[in-house]
Order: sequence, then structure tokens, then C-alpha cells
Amino acid sequence: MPEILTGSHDAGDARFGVVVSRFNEPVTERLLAGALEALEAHGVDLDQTTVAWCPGAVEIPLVARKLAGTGSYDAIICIGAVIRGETPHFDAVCHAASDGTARTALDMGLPIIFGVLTTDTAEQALARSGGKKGNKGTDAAVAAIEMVNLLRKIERQ
Ligand code: INI
Repeated sequence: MPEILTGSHDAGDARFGVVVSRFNEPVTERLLAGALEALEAHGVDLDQTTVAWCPGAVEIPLVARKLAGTGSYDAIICIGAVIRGETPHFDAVCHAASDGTARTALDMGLPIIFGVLTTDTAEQALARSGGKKGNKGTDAAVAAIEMVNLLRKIERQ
């Protein structure tokens, strides 16, 4: 029988940093609210949580890297909203945000969770930030908790 490793959704004593961008703030503040609610619901003490606001999605990876470098967090949750309809350089912004967060995770050996919406329209972004299609901020927070627990299990092997 193979050994199966999974990460639970019980946050325990884990500490989280959240990077959130101001661009499309009506959306990102809803994503942030979803993330913080989920962290609290899974046992995180929000007094031990840091939220860092940055200008746009392009800036998220550097802020995530700086937070990760402090050694104070078990995972970093990145929150942003890139909307194609309002973004001539949509692809460039999306790539900078997604490649940068992925590289930061590998470089720092820490879960850096990509809770950045990339949608064609503002309506789609609102639907995914606490509307009909759920809340990507909530999903990102739950993924962060799961990853912390999975990596802890692997490190204990
Ligand atoms: N940043 C976003 O987070 N979302 C967007 O939709 C967006 N648009 O539309 O351009 C956006 N641009 C700003 C970018 O992230 C940087 O802040 C800016 O280029 C300065 O580096």
C-alpha cells in the first residue's frame, strides 16, 4: 500500500502573510475579506496575521518574497484582480504576477498561494469574489492551510 500524504485544513499555530493589491480594489477587498474569514474559520488567530497592500498585481511577487524572507510566516497568500476589459497589457500583468509568485514559492521553499483573479470582465471578477461563483480569496486561504500542513508532514518524514 502506498503512503498517502495529505494536508489537513486545521490551521493550528500556522502564521500567514497576505499580500493584496489595490488595483480593482472593490474586487480585491472582497477577496481579502473572504481570505480572512476563511483563515479565522479554520483556527487562525488574525492578530498573528499580516496584511500588506501593494499598488497592483505586478508588485505582488516582490512583496510576497519580502514577507517570506522575514521567516515569520508559514505561507503567503497573494490576492489581486486583473481584468482584461480594462487592461491593454492584460497578458503581461498576468504573467508577471503568476510567474513571480511561482518563482518565489520555489526560491523560498514556502507556499505562496496565487489568489489573483484573471478575468475578461468586472462582472466575472465580482462573481468570483463573493458572488455566484464563490470567492477565490477563500479558496486561496484554504489552499494555504492545506499546503502548510502537507509540507510539515513531508518535512517530518
Ligand atoms: N494591476 C492589477 O492588479 N490589475 C489590473 O487589472 C491592472 N491593469 O488593468 O493594468 C493592473 N495594472 C497595474 C500593475 O499591476 C502595476 O501596478 C503597474 O504596472 C506598476 O508597476
